[in-house]
Amino acid sequence: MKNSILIFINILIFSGCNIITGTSEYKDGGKCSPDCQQSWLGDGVCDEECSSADCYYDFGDCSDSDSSDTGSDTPSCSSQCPPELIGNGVCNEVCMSDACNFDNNDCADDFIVCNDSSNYFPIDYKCNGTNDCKDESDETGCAECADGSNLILLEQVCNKIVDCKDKSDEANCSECDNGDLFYTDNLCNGYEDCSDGSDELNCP
Ligand SMILES: [Ca+2]
Ligand SMILES: [Ca+2]
Ligand SMILES: [Ca+2]
Ligand SMILES: [Ca+2]
Repeated sequence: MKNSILIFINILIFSGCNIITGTSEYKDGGKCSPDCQQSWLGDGVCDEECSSADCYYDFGDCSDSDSSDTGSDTPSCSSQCPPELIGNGVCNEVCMSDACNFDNNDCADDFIVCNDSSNYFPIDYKCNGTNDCKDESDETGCAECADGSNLILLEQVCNKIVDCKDKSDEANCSECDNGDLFYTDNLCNGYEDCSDGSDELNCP
């Protein structure tokens, strides 16, 4: 009789430990993330709110779906870049490699990727007048200011913001029907420069 009571108590303690080890740090108070409900952690469903290092990537729930999202080759793309970081909306320079798919475009505001995927550079290397990419793609899609003082992105021509010191990028513009501007020389050039296509309407 004594023995069976002892065994019963042991089982209780053992199973109690098992419960605690799953979510030990977050069961009592502290949350790993303000948007991550504690009951979501490790429930077998990937909750994006819990997919962070602090939440141990939802206690593993998110690792499977992430690897299927980003392709089978991503888990081992780099020892520095865990698959959870790729395409998570935050720029991780450790994932800026061809093998890691250049962080699935998370770094578009910070870096340019050469067209041939051979390299990447800080964003201000785009149209800076120096060929940085082997394929020179960092210097394509650029426009030169009339006074030759600097280069700008083609998108900066007639974007209602003065980018050239001589203001030439905003000097020869016409208005689309929707209020956007387009480079006047592109009127009726067979290519829709206005998003509403109005620069190609009423052409001879
Ligand atoms: Ca990222
Ligand atoms: Ca350059
Ligand atoms: Ca401009
Ligand atoms: Ca046009």
